[in-house]
Amino acid sequence: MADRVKAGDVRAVSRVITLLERQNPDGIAILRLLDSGSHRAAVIGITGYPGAGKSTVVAQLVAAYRSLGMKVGVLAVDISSPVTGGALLGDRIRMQEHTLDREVYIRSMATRGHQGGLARATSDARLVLEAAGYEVILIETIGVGQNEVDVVDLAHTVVAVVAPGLGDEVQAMKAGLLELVHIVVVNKGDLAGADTTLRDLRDWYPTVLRTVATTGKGIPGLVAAIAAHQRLRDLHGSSLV
Ligand SMILES: Nc1nc2c(ncn2[C@@H]2O[C@H](COP(=O)(O)OP(=O)(O)OP(=O)(O)O)[C@@H](O)[C@H]2O)c(=O)[nH]1
Ligand SMILES: [Mg+2]
Repeated sequence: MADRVKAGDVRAVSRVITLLERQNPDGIAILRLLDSGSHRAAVIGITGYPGAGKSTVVAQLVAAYRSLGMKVGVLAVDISSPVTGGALLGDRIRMQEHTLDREVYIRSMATRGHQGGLARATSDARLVLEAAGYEVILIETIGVGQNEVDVVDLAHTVVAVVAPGLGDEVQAMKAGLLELVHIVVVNKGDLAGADTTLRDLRDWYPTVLRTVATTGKGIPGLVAAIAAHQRLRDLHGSSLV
């Protein structure tokens, strides 16, 4: 199984992630065989409030990285809250255009309320994807900060997606998330209020970008900002891995 994963066999990748989600001992043994000598992937966390457009942004990033010829993995973490009960289906639909692309792997991971389990399974899945040769791994997760910190810790670059008209959420971001977030995206840049939200956040964050994920507007700028952050991180020899 480990060899199949290393060869990029998608069915083996899925199987091993399922074993790891169940904390199956075989899965853990396979993971150990994968651990050494694996490739390095850029791990990008896409976080933000429900409905801000995370999945739409992720689908655009998948397209952007594919056009650069990169193999892309997506881990969409679903916290199974009643509010976002439709998230899984929504993610699938939004990312459907990529499901026929063999160089794109998309996986929804349900947490069923176990925050610690979420962190472990997501972290394991990331290692599996890395070993399978995925060059970019996008992790979509709901919420910014607090109990999402574990997932945020996994990513080299954390992108927070906000939408205009969510005043309270913007205030919450300013309150305690500066250290966690590297890039802020004001998505739904086509909606009224986007300018105000942008101005407001630019006083607090160095990198605040406007996107319209439904059309792809602003996505090249986001790709460039992520690349710039990853280069900076490499220069500073971050201890993250
Ligand atoms: N007007 C506008 N609508 C957008 C934009 N981006 C996304 N949407 C819409 O916003 C809705 C939510 O988008 P999603 O990408 O599912 O948002 P999400 O943050 O992944 O949502 P959850 O995973 O459920 O938290 C969808 O109906 C999208 O079509 C945008 O730039 N402008
Ligand atoms: Mg989503």
